[in-house]
Amino acid sequence: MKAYINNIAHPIIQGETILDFVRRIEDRNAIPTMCQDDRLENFGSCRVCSVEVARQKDGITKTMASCHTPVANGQYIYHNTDKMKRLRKNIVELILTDYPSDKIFAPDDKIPTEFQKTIAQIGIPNIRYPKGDNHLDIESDRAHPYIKSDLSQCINCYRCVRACEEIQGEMILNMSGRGFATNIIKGFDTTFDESACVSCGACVQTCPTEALTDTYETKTLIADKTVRTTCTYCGVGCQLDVSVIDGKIRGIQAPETAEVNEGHTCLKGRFAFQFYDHPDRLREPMIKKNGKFEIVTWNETYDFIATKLIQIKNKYGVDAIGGISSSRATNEENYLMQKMIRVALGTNNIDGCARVCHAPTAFGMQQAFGTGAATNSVEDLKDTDAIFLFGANPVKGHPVTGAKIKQAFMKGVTSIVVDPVKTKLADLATHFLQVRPGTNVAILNMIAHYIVTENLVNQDFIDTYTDKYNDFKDHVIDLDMDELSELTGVDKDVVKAAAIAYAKADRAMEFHGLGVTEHFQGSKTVMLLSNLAMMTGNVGRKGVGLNPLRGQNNVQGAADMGVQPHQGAGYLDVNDPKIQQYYAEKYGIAKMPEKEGLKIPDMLDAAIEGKIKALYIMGEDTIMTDPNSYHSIKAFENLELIVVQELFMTATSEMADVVLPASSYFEKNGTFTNGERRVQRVNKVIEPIGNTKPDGQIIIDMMHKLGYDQPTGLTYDAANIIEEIADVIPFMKGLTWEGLGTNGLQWPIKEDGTDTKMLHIDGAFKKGKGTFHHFDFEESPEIVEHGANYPFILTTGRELEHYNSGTMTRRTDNQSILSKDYLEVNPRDAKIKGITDEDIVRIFSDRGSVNIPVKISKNVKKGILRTTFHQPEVFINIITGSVGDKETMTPEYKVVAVDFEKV
Ligand SMILES: Nc1nc2c(c(=O)[nH]1)N[C@H]1C(S)=C(S)[C@@H](COP(=O)(O)OP(=O)(O)OC[C@H]3O[C@@H](n4cnc5c(=O)[nH]c(N)nc54)[C@H](O)[C@@H]3O)O[C@H]1N2
Ligand SMILES: Nc1nc2c(c(=O)[nH]1)N[C@H]1C(S)=C(S)[C@@H](COP(=O)(O)OP(=O)(O)OC[C@H]3O[C@@H](n4cnc5c(=O)[nH]c(N)nc54)[C@H](O)[C@@H]3O)O[C@H]1N2
Ligand SMILES: [Mo]
Repeated sequence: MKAYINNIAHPIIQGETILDFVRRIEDRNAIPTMCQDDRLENFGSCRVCSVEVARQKDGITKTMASCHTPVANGQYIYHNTDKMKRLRKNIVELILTDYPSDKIFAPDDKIPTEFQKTIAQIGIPNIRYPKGDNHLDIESDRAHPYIKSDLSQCINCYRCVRACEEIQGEMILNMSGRGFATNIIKGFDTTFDESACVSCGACVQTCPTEALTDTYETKTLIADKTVRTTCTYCGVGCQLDVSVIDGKIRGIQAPETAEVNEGHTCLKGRFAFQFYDHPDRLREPMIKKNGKFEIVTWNETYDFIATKLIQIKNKYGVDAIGGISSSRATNEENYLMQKMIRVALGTNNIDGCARVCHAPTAFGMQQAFGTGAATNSVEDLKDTDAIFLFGANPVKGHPVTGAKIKQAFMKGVTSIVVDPVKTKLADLATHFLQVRPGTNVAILNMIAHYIVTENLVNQDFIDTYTDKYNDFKDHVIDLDMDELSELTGVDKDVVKAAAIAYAKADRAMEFHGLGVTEHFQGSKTVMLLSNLAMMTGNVGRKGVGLNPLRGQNNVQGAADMGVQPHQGAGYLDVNDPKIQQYYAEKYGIAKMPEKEGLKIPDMLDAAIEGKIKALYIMGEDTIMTDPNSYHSIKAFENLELIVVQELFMTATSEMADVVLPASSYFEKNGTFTNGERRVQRVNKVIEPIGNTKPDGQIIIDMMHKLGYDQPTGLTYDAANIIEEIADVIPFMKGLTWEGLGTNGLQWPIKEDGTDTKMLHIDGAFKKGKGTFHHFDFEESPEIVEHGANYPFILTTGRELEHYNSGTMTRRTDNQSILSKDYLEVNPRDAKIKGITDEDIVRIFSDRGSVNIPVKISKNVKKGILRTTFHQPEVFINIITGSVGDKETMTPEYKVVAVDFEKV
């Protein structure tokens, strides 16, 4: 028996439970538990963690559940008395009466479940009670591709029900029935696949038995090794523990120690890994000969490309070559790619997917604040009073952050959503402004107008830290609210209430997405969002700021590394002769290219004009994901050389002259930078598949063939490249492979390795003073030019299950969960057009037409249509247009003038 005298021998920590306290003083297994999970609110239902507590040594003791009793000064805790041991045995024995007898011990070839460990810790009891039959005969559910349930092993601990609610913010799982007959149900007592389950797997991960498992049985696998790495999908940057047996990936779990995802992840990160050794993976380099791809050696491929590039360079000049880099690849690879284009070839024609994504965020925030990245961290959600979500749907696009935002909404934080679509978060929000697509500038001017007229500005902050406020104020005061209300389709009182709610919050956080950037007035919208934060003093503190939900796993990183035609690694201006000299010295060459490069849309136009002759594309499905596909195809057809470095044969690789098979993120080392500027390690899990090579190796080999030898050597090693990056990029001085540890570092990273959670602290803007800009709403040329003939506005976005071109997710069981792109149509429009659910319609614009199945939905207003762009069967970008953001050319995927008809 052991007692702890809290306030004398061991000071207690505020907020600790008795369980936390004993675990801290002794060890994690000091008290057996069953219904407890660190990530969940303590529940105290199973009583397995009971301890005896007295107010004085050897005084009268009371039995308490240690997991939900706060520790207090003066308590004496007896946690392993005979009485407690008997109690725990009794509880477990009772549970075992209704539990399969062959599941009490783990077989030799499996890791014991948590419950099996608890049974072992408590000591195998004799089961004295009669066998129950409440759970044993519940049919198992195997309909879902990833999650299966065998409720004969359910011990009614409620962990799955709580995880579903508290971690994911869904309420799919519930308990039904009473007493012994209580059991878990899904949705309205159906199967996982029929319920509204989002397949995140949080329930599986927490379940202490095998009542809920994934189909890979990851929890109980005895793996050869488990490697921690960073997810390849969105910009949240979840950490994953990948289990490997015999060189094959067998399952993924979310590490609870990960700062970013705290033991959670979505179905893509956890389950959608089967693409990696799919039979369709490109395994050999190929050159197209007489219209057909033929397998060739790496060396032959390199020689072919180098010869062609040099020919083109000699004949047309180096600016006839362009490069498109990949936000799916690592920082080191993106750094090398821009270096190859700039240094080994000699042009600034290098761009990446930020062009079609968040380029306006980088540009707009640089204008306003001086830095184009998120000002705060996602963890600030715990410290904010208001969340302003503008044109983003994180429940689908950034599911782990989305779940955190959903929790905050449900707990009653002030919540404002601006979106033309009634998303899940819009449905939960206190204020939902359902704008007409493309009218962001108008609605933000309205919000600013009301903040000014209601006297809710933070004049102190404005006077001390910002410039040009008065011009902005005069501009918005004069605007006609009735006119703007008409334009946006949102009642002015609804806007006013939202404006007041935002401005009155002590700490308000803005989050924005592509609903902002993929527009004709994208950059302007970003500057107006910056204005809102500045005019209310919501910059430079915890729980505030402007937080773009950056898209790809490494889109932040690709731009940091210089994958932009106007800025090199570290955002230095390539037009500035001093900067050119800086880079030339760092790269050990005589001269850097002097002319700013072309953006992707410019490159495609230049190809059509015959000015660009070669494109080197690393990991982007340009044909499928850029707008106006026929235009892109026309551009590609005009090229003399197309090189595509890919995992799969995509619409883009099909058009290539040379295909280079790249290794996926499981097969290489490197780093990804998430949307909070957090550089995290990607650790190699398995050997490269087939004859593939990491992009970094391919680029180093190519540079060598082009006559530039990478100073770190001809063998690609991420750690060496990181050293070079730290030397070139001023705000990454302290970056090292070792220093990144398990949770990464947020830039700026000082020389001593300290990182930065928040930018512009206390109004200290990077550019000196924050700058206000002001703009009028302007109707998109898409509507002005085509609106009369094509009266519907189509907006395109994403679904949870698929990722962009779907190249990877379509090659996993996600495809069986969601196999189609649908067109969402308001019921009234459906009635007029005479269509019902699942009907196929032809949707057409000025650019072309495609066929697509319909889903009737009240989430879109009359006159508005919504769809996604994941399935090549539909190929929606055939109909999207070439209008883009005025400043950055980011395409306006969110406003497409269309019409449709039943086929
Ligand atoms: N599951 C999944 N996750 C992804 C991706 C994926 O393909 N699938 N892609 C990743 C990438 S590359 C990115 S960039 C991110 C994108 O993530 P998000 O930025 O969330 O992307 P979207 O869903 O395209 O658009 C966001 C929202 O903008 C709204 N919107 C459209 N037009 C307007 C408008 O005029 N005004 C306003 N206020 N809102 C508007 C849409 O209705 C939508 O709800 O997601 C990343 N994560
Ligand atoms: N209609 C419409 N179109 C859109 C959008 C929209 O909202 N609506 N959103 C746009 C946005 S925001 C974006 S970011 C783009 C995304 O467009 P893309 O960047 O083209 O799309 P992804 O599918 O993410 O990835 C491209 C390719 O990278 C490959 N890949 C993955 N990992 C690696 C790797 O390690 N190395 C190499 N070499 N290749 C790899 C994949 O196989 C995939 O084919 O789409 C844009 N297109
Ligand atoms: Mo994106």
